[in-house]
Amino acid sequence: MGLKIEGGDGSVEDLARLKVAALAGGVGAAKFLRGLIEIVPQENVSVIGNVGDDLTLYGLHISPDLDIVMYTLAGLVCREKGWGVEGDSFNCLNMLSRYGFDPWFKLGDMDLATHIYRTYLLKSGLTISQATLELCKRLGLKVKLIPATDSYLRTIIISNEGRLAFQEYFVKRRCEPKVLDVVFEGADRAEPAPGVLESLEEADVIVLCPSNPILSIGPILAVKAIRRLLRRSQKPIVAVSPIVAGRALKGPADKIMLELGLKPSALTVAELYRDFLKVFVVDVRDGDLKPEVEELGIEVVLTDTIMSDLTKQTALARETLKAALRSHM
Ligand code: FO1
Repeated sequence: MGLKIEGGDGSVEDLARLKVAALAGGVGAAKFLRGLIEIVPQENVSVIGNVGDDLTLYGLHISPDLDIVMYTLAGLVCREKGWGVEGDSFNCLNMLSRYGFDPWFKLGDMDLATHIYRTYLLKSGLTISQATLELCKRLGLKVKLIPATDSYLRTIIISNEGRLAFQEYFVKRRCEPKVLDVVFEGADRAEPAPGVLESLEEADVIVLCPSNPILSIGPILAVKAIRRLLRRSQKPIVAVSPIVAGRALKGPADKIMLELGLKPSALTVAELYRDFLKVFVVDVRDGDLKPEVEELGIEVVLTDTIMSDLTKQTALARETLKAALRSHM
């Protein structure tokens, strides 16, 4: 389907016919996507997910960002934390600590079932994208959630305390070490998982969700073929800023930007995406940045980006799609 919907005025009915491909990290992305599926049928949505924060614990393969999206869209996520399963218990983890393990990564009992089944599928010979498809199907999701790559790709934090795997930095060390650099191990050789390039090519609109541009979207864009496709794409590519008034909506994006010598602001996010971004949805509180972002050749749309409830998540998703459509009229 082309972007010009006959008689189309960006109305709700028009938006519902769009095919959307979204690049997504964790909690911020999941909230945005939860709003998006109120507007666009799940069947029309492909989500390209981050696997840079994956880890192995107790012999189990854990994909936190994929699970955050999967649990949120399946209505299972713990609403307070934005990750894990609502109402989960921690009996298994408590028993593991009696066996001498340090339970630094909070895996609930129901969450563990996901990691057990994923690991079982991987050990049976499935790829991570095939295993994710199976998990999503079992949870009743119609959204196509595709890990950016089936290859090994891990985010490594080069810090003042040495090299740290992402979750060691993020959870175990509570983002305290100073970040000197961020590297994506394996990215050079990583190929997009089956369906990733196809969904980007078939989409009417490509969205970069409000996720950390370095830690969450960074590993996806580090897959060379993905960034190459975005650069060449004629599609409306729209990003939602995860930074509002110089502060990250969630997580350490602002701290990391400062430590890497970048000013934490929506303008910096636009600069990180400038080689492919066409439209940038920025919070109304950052209206003063509009001229500088537009100087980069990126259209700016100002709106309320704080997603405190489903109504606001849906409104942000609607504004984002409308902005993308308007830019292509
Ligand atoms: N985040 C935490 O801050 N502490 C945890 O113990 C923790 C456990 C966890 C378990 C499963 C899961 O899917 C996510 C989990 N997260 C936890 C969130 C996760 O570390 C991050 O939010 C993402 O990796 C960054 O998007």
